Amino acid sequence: MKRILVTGAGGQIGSELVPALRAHYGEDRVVASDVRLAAPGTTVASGPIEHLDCTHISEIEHAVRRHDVGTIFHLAALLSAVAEEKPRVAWEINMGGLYRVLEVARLHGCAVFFPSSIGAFGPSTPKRGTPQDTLQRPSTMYGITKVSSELLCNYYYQRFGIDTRGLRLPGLISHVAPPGGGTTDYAVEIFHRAVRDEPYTCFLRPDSCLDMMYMPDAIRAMVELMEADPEWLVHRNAFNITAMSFTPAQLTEEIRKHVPDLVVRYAVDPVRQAIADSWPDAIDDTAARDEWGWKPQYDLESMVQNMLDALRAKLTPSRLRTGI
Ligand code: AKB
Repeated sequence: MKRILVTGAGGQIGSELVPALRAHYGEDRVVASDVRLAAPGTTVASGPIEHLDCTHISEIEHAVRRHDVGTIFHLAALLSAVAEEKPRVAWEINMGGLYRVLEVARLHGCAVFFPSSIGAFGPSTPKRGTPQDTLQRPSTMYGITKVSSELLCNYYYQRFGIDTRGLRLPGLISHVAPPGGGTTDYAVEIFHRAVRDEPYTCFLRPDSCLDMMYMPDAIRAMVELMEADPEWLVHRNAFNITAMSFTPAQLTEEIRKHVPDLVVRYAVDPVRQAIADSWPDAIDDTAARDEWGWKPQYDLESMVQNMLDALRAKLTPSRLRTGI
């Protein structure tokens, strides 16, 4: 049976997608790849791994041939804040990487999953109930690469019949791996401070509303989309999906139900605030629900409870083992 290749496997999504795919399809069927090799002992390194720089087509092709790959989850990319710092590198990695992955997919008949983002929208997009099909004029390099990638994936499907599918992911919250340079990172950082009883300084304004999702829902969405009956898919690249939408003030209030003394201060970073202001407050994911049955399992309340439990368990493993 053909294998699955995950690029950017050492990142925030890959660190949880790889173990989930291995549990679902079998250890040997999932090849984890990254430009930085996974450290021995990490979950990603528990099965086949490849060193892979997505800006080199020969490296992608080598991995696809060597492991007889049938599906590529292409996660390697720069996030929004880093992309604003390094727009040229962001274009090369985000667009150059995807273009090469699609070319290899065309030559070897692979299906491709591509993670788009709420960053594919811009200031002129309707802010609330953002429709699946709407104005997409992003004002950031990250957003420009995401819209262009959605279009490129559609092109490879329409022109060459490559089975490309994608999701417009909101901010992802996880206790496993940290995000690397996104605008929604505050929603992860705050938990790490809360469980240590330390104050948190948030880089977004308290009223900045953005879509968010707990990682287990996002991982399930990726697998379900790739397994969905193609007959039902009208929108392939890419589906709006969301689970909750909140501001830093609302997240703080929810965490304070468990950590009443949590102190949150604000020191607004103008770059990340401008990015957040250009994104929707709450998107409409009806198309994903109708076309392939998308439904989140975690809301703000259950996500906060689960994050705090998981991070506290990591902080105090001996106390938990002895039940004290
Ligand atoms: C980011 O903040 O850059 C990402 C995203 C929403 O695409 N988390």
